Amino acid sequence: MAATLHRSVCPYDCPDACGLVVRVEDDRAIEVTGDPEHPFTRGALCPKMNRYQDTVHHPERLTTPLLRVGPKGAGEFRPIAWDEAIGRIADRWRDLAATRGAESILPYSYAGTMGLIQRNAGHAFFHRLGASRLDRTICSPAKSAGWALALGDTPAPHPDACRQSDLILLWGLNAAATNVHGLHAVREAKRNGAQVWLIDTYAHATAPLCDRVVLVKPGSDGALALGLLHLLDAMGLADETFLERHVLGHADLRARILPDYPPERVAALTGVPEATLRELAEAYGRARDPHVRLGNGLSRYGNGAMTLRTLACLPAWVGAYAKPGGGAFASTSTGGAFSMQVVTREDLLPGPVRTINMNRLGWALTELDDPKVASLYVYNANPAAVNPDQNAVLRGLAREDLFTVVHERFLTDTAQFADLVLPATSSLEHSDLYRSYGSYCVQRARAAVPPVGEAKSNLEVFQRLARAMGFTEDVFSRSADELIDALLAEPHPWRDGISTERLDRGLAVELDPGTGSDLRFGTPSGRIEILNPRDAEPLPRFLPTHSATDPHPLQLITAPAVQSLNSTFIEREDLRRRMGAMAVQLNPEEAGARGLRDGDLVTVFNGLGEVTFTLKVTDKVPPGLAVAEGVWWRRFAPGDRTVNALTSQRLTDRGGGSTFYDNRVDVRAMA
Ligand SMILES: Nc1nc2c(c(=O)[nH]1)N[C@H]1C(S)=C(S)[C@@H](COP(=O)(O)OP(=O)(O)OC[C@H]3O[C@@H](n4cnc5c(=O)[nH]c(N)nc54)[C@H](O)[C@@H]3O)O[C@H]1N2
Ligand SMILES: Nc1nc2c(c(=O)[nH]1)N[C@H]1C(S)=C(S)[C@@H](COP(=O)(O)OP(=O)(O)OC[C@H]3O[C@@H](n4cnc5c(=O)[nH]c(N)nc54)[C@H](O)[C@@H]3O)O[C@H]1N2
Ligand code: SF4
Ligand SMILES: [Mo]
Repeated sequence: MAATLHRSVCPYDCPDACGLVVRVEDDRAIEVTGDPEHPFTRGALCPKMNRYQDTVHHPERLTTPLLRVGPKGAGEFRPIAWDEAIGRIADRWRDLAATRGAESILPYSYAGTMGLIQRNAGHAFFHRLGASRLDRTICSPAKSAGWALALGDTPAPHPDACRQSDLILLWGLNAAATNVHGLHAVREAKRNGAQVWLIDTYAHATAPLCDRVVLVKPGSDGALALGLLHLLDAMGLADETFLERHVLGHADLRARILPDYPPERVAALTGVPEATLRELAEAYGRARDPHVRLGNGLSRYGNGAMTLRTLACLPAWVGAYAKPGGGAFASTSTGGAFSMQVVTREDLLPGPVRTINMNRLGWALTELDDPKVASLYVYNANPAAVNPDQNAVLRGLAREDLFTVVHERFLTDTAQFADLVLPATSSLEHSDLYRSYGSYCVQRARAAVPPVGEAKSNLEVFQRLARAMGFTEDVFSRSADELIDALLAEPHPWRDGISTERLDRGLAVELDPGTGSDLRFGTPSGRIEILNPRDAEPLPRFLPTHSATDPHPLQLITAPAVQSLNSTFIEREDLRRRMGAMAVQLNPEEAGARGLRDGDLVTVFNGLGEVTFTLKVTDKVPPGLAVAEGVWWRRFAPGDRTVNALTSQRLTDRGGGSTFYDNRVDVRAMA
C-alpha cells in the first residue's frame, strides 16, 4: 500500500505542542517528523519525539483489558473482553455508591495527553457519578497563583517577542530539555547581539548556550529578586515614570521591604557573590529590552508562589513590560479560550462533593477516612512514579481492599497494582484539539492509524462506562469530533480571526490575546499590583522553604531529563540507553567527602525513604546539591524505588502545588 502523510500534534505535557507530520503505511506510522509549516515547531522535533512511531507500535503496548490474577502489585494478569471489564467496573461502582457513597470512588488523572477532549474526557462522567473530585495541582499552580497576585490575568507576550531583546534571563528553565522550540527566538536574539544569562541551581544542558550562568541556592530566588530591586534603586536604574503610571505599591515595597535586602544579606541567602549580584543588576537595569523567561521549577517550593510574585516585580522596576522585546514570559493561558464546560459538564454534579489534592494521593489512600477511598480510577497518569512520597503511594496502591482500574498504553508502575487494566490508544489513534501553554498555537488532529489491538480512547471508555451506569445525557454519546466542533462553535475573542478551514486541514492557527501596546494590566486596578490589597500578605517578602530546617546536608533537585518527559518515554530502549543509568549527580567535593566515586551505586536517603542511584560526579552541580534528572520506572531502577520516594506531600504557599524540589537528603555508599 502506498504511504500517506497525516498532520498531527505532539500530545505530551510540553509547552511546545509541536506540529507533526506522520507517514503511514499499512496502517502503521513509519516516520514522524516536525511540521515545517508549524510556526513554533519550524520543522525539527525534540530527541524524544523523533521516533514516536516506536512508542505507538511498541511491542509492549497493552492490547486487551487485563484482570489481576496474582497478589496486588505482582503484575500477574489474564486478558478479558471489554464487555466483561466494563461490566465489572460498573457493578463494583454501583455497589460502592449504594453502600459507602460515590465519594468513595476517586478519579486520578493528569497530562498523559494534553488534548482538550481526551484529557478532560472523564470529568462529565465522574461529576455525574458524584465521585470525589481531584484538584489537579501537581505541576505549577503556585507559579500561576504567584504570577496572578501581581499581574492578574494579563496575557503573556508572544513567545517570539524576545527575539528583539538585548538581555534574556532564562530563570529556572532548562529549555534544552523542556522548551526546545522556545530556544529558536532566544538564538535569534543572540545572533543579533543579545546576552543570555541562566539563573538556575546547576549548570544543565542549557548552560552551554548561555553567556553567563548564575547558580542560586534552591528556593532563594525571591531574595535574589528583592536584592536586585535594592541594587537597581541604589544604582539609580529604576524607571520612575513607569512605576508612577503603571504600578501599585512600589513606594511601600521601597519603604518597608527593600531596606532588608542589601547585597551582603542577599549574597548569604542566595549563595550568589555580591560582585555577581551587582553585575546582574547593572546588566538588567541598563538593557534596552530585558526579557525574563520563567520555568516552573522555582515554584515547586514551600515559598513558590511568593517567589513568582516577587520575580514579577523586576520587569516592572525597569519598565520592561512596556518594551517590545522586554517583559516576562511565564506561560500562555490559552485554556481560557475554550468553554470547557461543553466537555466537563460541572452542572451534572449531584451536589457538593469533597475535593482531594492530587499531591496528597499517598495520604488519601492510606489515611483519609469518611469515606475511605475504596476505588481508584487512573488515566493519563502514572502516580506510582510521578507523585511525591512514593512510599505512601505504593502503600496505598497495595491495599487489598482498594479496587484500582488503570487505563494505560503501557504496564506502568501504577498499572502493576491494578485490579483491572484497560488498554488506551495513543494520540495517533484518536481525534483531539490541542492548545499550547508555551505559544498561542491551536491545532486539530484526526486519527492517523487505527487503534493498536483493542485499545480505546479515554472518551470511548467513559462513554461505555456511562452506558453501563445508565447515564443518558448527550455528552455521553457525542464523538470526539462532535465535541471539538461544539468547542469551536462557542465564541471567544481570542479566536475571532481564526480560520476553521485551516484547523480542518490540520494546520496550526495562532490565537490572538490582544497583547498590543495598551498598558492596561489584567488586575482589578489595571496596574501591576506589587502591593496586592486582597492578599493576606499584601507585599512580597522572602519566605523560607519547607526544608530550610531539615538537617540533612544536601538539597535534592529532582529535575526534568532531556530524553524523557516525566515518566513518559521510559518505555523506549533507545532513549533509556541515551540517558544512561538512573543517576544522582554530586559535586566532586561532596562525593570525595563521602568516599564515593563516579559510577558507584549509592543510597540517597532522608526521613521519607531511600533510593539507590548510580553516582555521577560532576562540577556542573555545586556543593550542597544533589541532582536526580528524570522520573524512572521501578523496573529499570537499580533498587526498587525511584526519585519520588524522597519527595514530600507538603504543598506550596498558594495554589496547593507540589514541592518536588523542596527536599533535603544525604548520600552514602550502598551497603
Ligand atoms: N525533556 C523534558 N521535557 C519536559 C518535561 C520533562 O520531564 N522532560 N516535563 C514537562 C512538564 S510536565 C513541564 S511542567 C514543563 C516544565 O518542566 P519543569 O519541570 O518546570 O522544567 P523547567 O521549567 O525546565 O524547570 C526546571 C529547572 O528549574 C530549576 N530549579 C529548581 N529549583 C530552582 C530554584 O530554586 N531556583 C532556580 N533559579 N531554578 C531552580 C532546575 O534546576 C531545573 O533546571 O516541561 C515539560 N517538558
Ligand atoms: N521527581 C519529579 N517528579 C515529578 C516531576 C519532576 O520534575 N520531578 N514533574 C511533575 C510534573 S511537572 C508533572 S506535570 C507530573 C506529570 O505526571 P503524569 O501526568 O502522570 O505524567 P507521565 O509520567 O507522563 O504519565 C502519563 C501517563 O499517561 C499515559 N497516557 C498517554 N496518553 C494517554 C491516553 O490518551 N489515555 C490514557 N488513559 N493514558 C495515556 C502514558 O502512557 C503515561 O504513562 O509529574 C510530576 N512528577
Ligand atoms: S518539544 Fe515538546 S511538543 Fe515538541 S515534540 Fe518534543 S515533547 Fe513534543
Ligand atoms: Mo508539569
